[in-house]
Amino acid sequence: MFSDAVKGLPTEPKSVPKSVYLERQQRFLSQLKPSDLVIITTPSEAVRSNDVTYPYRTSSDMLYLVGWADPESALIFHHDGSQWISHLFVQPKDTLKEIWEGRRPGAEGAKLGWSIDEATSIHELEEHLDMFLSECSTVHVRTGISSVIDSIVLSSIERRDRNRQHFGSGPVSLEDPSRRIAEMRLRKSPEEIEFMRHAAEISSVAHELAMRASKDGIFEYQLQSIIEGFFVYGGTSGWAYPSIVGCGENATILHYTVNESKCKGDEIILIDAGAEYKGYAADITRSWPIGGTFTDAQKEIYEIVLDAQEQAIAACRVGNPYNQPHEVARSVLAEGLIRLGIINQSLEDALDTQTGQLKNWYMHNTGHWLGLDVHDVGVYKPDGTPRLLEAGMVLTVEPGLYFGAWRPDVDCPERYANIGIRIEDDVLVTDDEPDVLTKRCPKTIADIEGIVGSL
Ligand SMILES: [Mn+2]
Repeated sequence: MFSDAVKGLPTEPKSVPKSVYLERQQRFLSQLKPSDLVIITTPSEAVRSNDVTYPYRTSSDMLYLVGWADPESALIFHHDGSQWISHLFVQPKDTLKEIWEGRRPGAEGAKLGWSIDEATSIHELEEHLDMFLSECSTVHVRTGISSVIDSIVLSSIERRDRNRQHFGSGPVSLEDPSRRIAEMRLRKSPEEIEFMRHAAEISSVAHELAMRASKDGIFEYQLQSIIEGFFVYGGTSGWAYPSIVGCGENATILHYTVNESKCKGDEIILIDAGAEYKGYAADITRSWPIGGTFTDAQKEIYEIVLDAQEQAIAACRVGNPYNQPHEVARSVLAEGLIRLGIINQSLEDALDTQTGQLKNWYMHNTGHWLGLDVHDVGVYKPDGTPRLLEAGMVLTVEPGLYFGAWRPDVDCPERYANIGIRIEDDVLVTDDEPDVLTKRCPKTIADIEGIVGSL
């Protein structure tokens, strides 16, 4: 089933040329002073149990600036008086370790294959860092990621009295570099968009396959396995976040990840799952009837959510505040629920964030930035005012309505009991129309009813 599905997909995008990383590094460093020192840290490998570790995922800033994905690494930028030098510290070549754990580029391989000036074994980080630190005044490092680097930097700052008195040098302040990098990551380059589009396409086909395989009696985890299996079959590194696969009342739990129930033909399944490709996330949600045909009640809710989603996508335009899609979606959802008699307030009252009834059935935001992180970096309200959308920004649009009949806090209308619908696409803001990266994924009622169960 996978080999047919993969046929319709475009070939994988090319890898990012070195010049792209160099341009990013230069754009970042141009904001700094020669007396600054930058340390990009990566998380340690995490133990799952005994001698088994979790699959390694390095820091997104490291991926963004050099594309280095291996564990035990650090990236340092220091200024030598005339120019910035990039220095990557990596696991050294080690034949015995490589026999067991896999090949390593080592320092020489790193210098040849990645956009850096120098590469050295991570075992020599400490002595190099001491030297770089003694010559800088502000250290740009995100603390809390590498305890080793944190303690070297902090002890260097604590030592400053002696060093500064004798030589007038040494770090005096700390700054988090991720703020500046986030500002860059918020606007995607053509290479990044190509990767994101690929992650989106693979994820779209994975959802379509799960629709085809849906039938009365299938288990949530079986649909999960089709989706995640295709992520891997399609050449991505797997899921970008744990898949949410919930049928019936589980569809009304926003972040349900147990995925163990048996699905009934008359229930709605909600699947929120996306692949990660070269570090970039896709984030798609679709909701469909397991048996392939919407009941009238399910259709009524689905149509409102789809209408809200389409109108919210249309609001993803250059110059609009980032939260305009959210406000548009809220209005459409509230109007729909008033029409169905589920809300008995005026539109204005229904939208009130304290006393409005909309929040009973729609309790989350309509989207978030998307990129190297599924909830990507970028301040939403710089200086307290909503950021205006620019070309190159990518955000999700994901309104939903959830009627959990199990909830003691609200009176769930019986007709809509345990219907949970969320529809989520990934949208690239352009100078023209919004570009829906996930448009390959079926979402109209006609398309879904034509596909579900057709395996
Ligand atoms: Mn999302």
